[in-house]
Amino acid sequence: MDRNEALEIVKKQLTEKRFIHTIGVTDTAIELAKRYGADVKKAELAAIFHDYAKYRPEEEMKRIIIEKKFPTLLLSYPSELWHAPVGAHLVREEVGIDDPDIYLAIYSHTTGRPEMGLLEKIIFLADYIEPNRPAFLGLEKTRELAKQDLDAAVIEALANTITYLASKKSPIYPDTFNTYNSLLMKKEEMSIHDR
Ligand code: DGI
Ligand code: FE
Ligand code: FE
Repeated sequence: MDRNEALEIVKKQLTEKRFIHTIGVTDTAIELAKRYGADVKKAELAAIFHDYAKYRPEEEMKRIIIEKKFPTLLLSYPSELWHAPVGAHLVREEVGIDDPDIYLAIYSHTTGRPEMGLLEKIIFLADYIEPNRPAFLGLEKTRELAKQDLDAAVIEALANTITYLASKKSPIYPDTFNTYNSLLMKKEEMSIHDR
């Protein structure tokens, strides 16, 4: 599927603002894929469709989470988290993109996942640093890190998200914590072995 066909499909699912965000995520994801040696075409498609389910009714998302046996723990957390796994499913079923890397990248784009692969990290980070996102504290540092060290940038984004959620007493989904811990500990272990 080429870029324009994909954009045309996703545009119908999104608001104007969310579509502009999606273009920003797409350009950023392509840039990151080139820098870190990921499949550029997959990065482009995963980014275009990452928020595909953002505006689905809660009832529909809930039904899909139960039917597809996604973690029912999701249902105890704010519904902002649901569009990621539901989007992965719908992009496969409705759009017909049947690629495990793209599926996972969409699935884990909101909370991350402890064993994230390269494409997942790229989409997670691109969603966070894309140029159309309104500036907030810590964003510039994450953007700078993204140019040098993919894992460090993802850790920074997760740390900011956890701090932000805690500051407004919002519940933190276990994957958000687990991804942060997992990446951080892998990184420290590596630096110990490097000594
Ligand atoms: O869909 P987007 O707005 O582009 O961004 P997103 O999919 O990364 O995140 C959607 C929302 O989910 C965002 O407001 C932050 C929130 N979020 C991410 N991780 C957690 C979370 N909310 C809670 N309560 N807990 C989390 O662990
Ligand atoms: Fe999202
Ligand atoms: Fe997004």
